[in-house]
Amino acid sequence: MADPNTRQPTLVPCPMFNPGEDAKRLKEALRDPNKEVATVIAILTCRSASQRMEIVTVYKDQFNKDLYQEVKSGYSGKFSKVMRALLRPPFEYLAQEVKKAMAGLGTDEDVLTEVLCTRSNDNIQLIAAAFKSHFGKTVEEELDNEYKVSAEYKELLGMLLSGIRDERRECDTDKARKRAETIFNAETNAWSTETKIFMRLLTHEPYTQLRLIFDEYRKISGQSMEEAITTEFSGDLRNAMLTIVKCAINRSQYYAEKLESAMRGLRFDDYSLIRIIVSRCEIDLGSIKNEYLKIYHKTLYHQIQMGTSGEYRNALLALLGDP
Ligand SMILES: [Ca+2]
Repeated sequence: MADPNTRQPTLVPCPMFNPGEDAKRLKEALRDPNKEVATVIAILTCRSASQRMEIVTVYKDQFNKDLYQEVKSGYSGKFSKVMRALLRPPFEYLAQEVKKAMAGLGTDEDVLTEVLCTRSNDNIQLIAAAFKSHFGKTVEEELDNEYKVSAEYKELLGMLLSGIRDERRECDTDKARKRAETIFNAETNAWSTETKIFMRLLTHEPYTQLRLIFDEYRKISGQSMEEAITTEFSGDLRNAMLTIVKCAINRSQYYAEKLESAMRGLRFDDYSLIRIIVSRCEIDLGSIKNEYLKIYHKTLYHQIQMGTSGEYRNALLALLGDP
């Protein structure tokens, strides 16, 4: 069986990479930001994250300037946001998105869920480490101060942040059946006990094993894990649990759906659009495009082309690769 989480990027490292040459061309282009935007897009959307970080270093060495700051003062609006997202180390960028989701009075749980419930242990650890070194406290400490966030949701994120998931590619049908039975029986317990059992399942089991457990669960209960979670839980806890289930089954499909909801309605959710495209282009944006076409019978490229404009559009389309 083909692994549903096979990953196809849209951005691969530039084979003829010369960071000194790129830094020089960027410096020239930034002398007059109204001109040569195409050069800036061509360079920054066609270099891998580690190549972009090399350019930042070389730029600093050659011109004694911070490329990020130069781009920030040279460009504005959404285009500037995309370029700046590309100029941050990837995990630091995501840590900043996590911080931003908790800034101010409220909390943007949707962003926290999208960033923290979709990634492998080591990626979560790298985001958590970047957060700590950048903001001087842990994600959990910051989350603790978000007093309107539900305790169970906080607990679930805390478990994911602790890196407890077993990430071996385990596939054990007998164990899966037993786990599925535990889950099925959990539904007769008190809600708090049931919640703990579901949380433990979703944060500890390897993704490969989760898929088997979901199959076994369906055989026993006649419903999917998503249906069970939708019935038993609500609010952000439910969204987070459903996100983990979706990612275990097919992560690219999850992101395709997120992109669609970011483009639904009168105004695009540009932050989500940028975050997903920038953070997935080197991982699985190609697979996400395929899933998008399968679900919505239109191309992601076309949707973005229709709903955005100017250099912002050019930058996103460049990251998307072929239509
Ligand atoms: Ca807040």
